[in-house]
Amino acid sequence: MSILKKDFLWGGAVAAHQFEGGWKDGGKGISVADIMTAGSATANRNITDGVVEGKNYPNHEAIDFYHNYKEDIKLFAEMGFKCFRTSIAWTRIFPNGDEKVPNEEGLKFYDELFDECLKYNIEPIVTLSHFELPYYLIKKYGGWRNRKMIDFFVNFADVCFKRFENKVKYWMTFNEINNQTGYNNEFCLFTNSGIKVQKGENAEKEMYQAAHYELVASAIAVQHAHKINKDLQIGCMIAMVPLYPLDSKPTNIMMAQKAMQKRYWFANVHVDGEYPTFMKAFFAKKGYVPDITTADLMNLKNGTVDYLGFSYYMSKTVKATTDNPDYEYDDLTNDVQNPFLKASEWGWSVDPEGLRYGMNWFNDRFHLPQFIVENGFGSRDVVEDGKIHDDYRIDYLRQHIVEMKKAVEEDGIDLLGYTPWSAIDIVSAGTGQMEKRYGFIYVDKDDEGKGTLKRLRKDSFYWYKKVIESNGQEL
Ligand code: P53
Repeated sequence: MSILKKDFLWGGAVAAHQFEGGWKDGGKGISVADIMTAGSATANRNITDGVVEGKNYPNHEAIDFYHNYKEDIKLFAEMGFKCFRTSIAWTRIFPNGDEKVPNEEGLKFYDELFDECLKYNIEPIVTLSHFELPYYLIKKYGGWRNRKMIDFFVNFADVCFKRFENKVKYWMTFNEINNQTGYNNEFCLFTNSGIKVQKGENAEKEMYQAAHYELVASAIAVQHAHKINKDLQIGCMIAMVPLYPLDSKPTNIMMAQKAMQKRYWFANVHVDGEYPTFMKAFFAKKGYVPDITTADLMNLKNGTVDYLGFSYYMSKTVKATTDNPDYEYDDLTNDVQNPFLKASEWGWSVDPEGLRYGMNWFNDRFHLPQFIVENGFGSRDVVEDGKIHDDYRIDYLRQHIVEMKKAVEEDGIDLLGYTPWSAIDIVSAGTGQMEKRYGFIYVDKDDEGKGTLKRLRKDSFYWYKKVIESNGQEL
């Protein structure tokens, strides 16, 4: 007998901006992803001021799922997906973001997409905000620097809950809300919150304010969802990248603990409905006085999440420095190589045990059902005679599923499902590349945007099909 529940949600994940394409179709507005150029393993993506003629914006066409969704969903069904995680592109529903009335054509697209999934008994799992804010909201309101964003987001969420309440049960509010703790890299604050830090500004301080507004918006959305339909399950979505101490030196242990607090307090607020004491103490010490009202605090308390969704790709390792007696974690100075782990071409460590560690870390604190909504290995693939022998991807996923099962069986964690990243090859969020591939299905397109867009089943496609069929027993 499998140790996973009978209705365990096996599936795959993607995000709208990374695979839909059709960036101007159906009345869609411009999102943050539409103004980000292609980067590489070593060069960051550029964030341009609007869409600039002649530049390569990989998300504009992506893999053109918008015009191919029936064929792609058919392939997901062939793998036996029980669920499919995607996001609703905010700019399809509200092209500018501050409209009162939604764009019917955008809603219709998701109706058809979800119906197509349901036709095969594939349950859609939906993220509301996955790195795809309307660009207009940034130009006009400054993105999540502005409290007004709460209303715009809640309106968007309400429209989606009402329209899709009978098609979608599991929702998540903000994808990887804690990724913006990586604010030293402009990508992080921009994709999460639409903020470009100006000279003289303190990125960390801006981050705390934006995150607060998002947490309040999330909490209000949770309350509304439950009013609209009490069966809706609304989760948070946290990027779980455990931060280990380099060794047993007490200062390194302390640094790792403070680093974990800095990266995961978001989950405390989502789950407990209040700021943890260490955050209040930190704000006081730094003299940060974010705009937090009494009404906000009530909303946080009344809008706690139903489950904990998270991504897991890698762990990181940290070391204290002597000039930092307060242990204020800074990824640029404190992150070090883990001598025990190998990393991918993109420098992402491979650490299957870290998944079980992260699940336990969450479970010790938050006592909520968990959902692994991303996990995967970005790698180049080689096509030989129409075949892709991606045993490195199979190895990665197999090792992680083994640890996931231990977390369920040996640690007793309540796990709803597993949706590896990604169902199909898509544009990488961090680098804008096509050739940092994660999919079970190969898409013929390269980093320059050339290719036929033809879909091919990788070896991992057939392997994952068996994993699902056997409910995780045949690995
Ligand atoms: P890409 C950083 C660390 C962990 C997860 O990432 C991250 C990031 C951002 O790069 O993002 C998530 O495509 C995100 C997805 C993304 C996926 O991980 O940069 O939720 O949108 O595609 C993989 O290799």
